[in-house]
Amino acid sequence: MSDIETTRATALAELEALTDARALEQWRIRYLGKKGPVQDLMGRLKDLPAEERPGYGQDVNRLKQELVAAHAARKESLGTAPAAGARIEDFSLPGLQPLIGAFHPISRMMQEMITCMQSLGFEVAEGPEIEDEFHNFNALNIPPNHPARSESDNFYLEGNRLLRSQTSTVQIRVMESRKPPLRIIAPGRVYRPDTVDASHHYMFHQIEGLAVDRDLTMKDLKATLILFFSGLFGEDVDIRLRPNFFPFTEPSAEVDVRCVFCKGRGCPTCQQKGWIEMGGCGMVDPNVFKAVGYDPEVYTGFAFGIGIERMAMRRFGIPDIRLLTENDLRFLRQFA
Ligand code: 2U9
Repeated sequence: MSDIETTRATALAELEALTDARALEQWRIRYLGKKGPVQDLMGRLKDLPAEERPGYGQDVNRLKQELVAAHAARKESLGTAPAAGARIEDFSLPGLQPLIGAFHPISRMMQEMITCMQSLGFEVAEGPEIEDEFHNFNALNIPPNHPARSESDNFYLEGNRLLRSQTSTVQIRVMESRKPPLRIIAPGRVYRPDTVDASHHYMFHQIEGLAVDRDLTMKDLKATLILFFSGLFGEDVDIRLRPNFFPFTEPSAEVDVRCVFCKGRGCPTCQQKGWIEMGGCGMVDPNVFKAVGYDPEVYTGFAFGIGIERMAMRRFGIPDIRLLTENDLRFLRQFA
């Protein structure tokens, strides 16, 4: 056997027996490094008669290419993990961190809100994201020519369909198929063609609650909201309702929670107001009940809607809504 063949046989046999990345690197330095046998074989070229040099040079080059390729193949087959059954000899080496997935902050926030509402007896309901105008507008007491129906405020599709702009469409569908009493929450994605900036997106998530029964009043609405927010932020939560107008509720109000960071004294999170806007609420408008065939003389109901992105941004201190959809692992890993 020539020295070239001996080197090839020894190197490949040793390579085959390697079980971890560290030994593989030592092998590369030993055989392919400056002081290794391949370099040594190449150095002998100058001592050969001129007519033997081209053939010998080609053989050594072929050996080198073969060893480089074998090294790459072994590296791939070993991966970064230690081979099965391999002994870890050096306990000072850093461990191999397993890649473990985690829930997205929106999913986490949504799940917390769902758990709170479920503990109050509300069931989760789901529905389509592509809706018709009846479920997105008419049934919610939003008449033709109402500004909320404009082309520029909605993603219209062919055939009088659109991407839902609120999850109230789900509650309409549930009411169409069931009789009261009912207590439901509808979490999910909604779409509005807003220009994207730090606090707006054309797609975001809402959670809406609806309860329908005999004799429900604003007292039930307020008590439910207090229990909901105290489940999320702690027992001593304080809320206030500010009158507003929504077509689907009457009376309607915006819901504020006393700032959980400064307890109402004023801080950057609440923009020195002492209160944080959480969403809207109200008593279901009688026209909504008429649209689904419920008798508004017999039944009353309350409803509320909360934006999940806004809640998650406050909860986790996220300064820009765009971070939630960019799939940047450097951001998402913080929630693992
Ligand atoms: C039915 C009837 C009424 C749900 C409600 C709001 C007020 C509201 C916004 C909060 C933040 C949407 O995500 S947001 O921008 N929502 O202000 N939503 S009352 O009312 C309903 C729901 C279903 C059948």
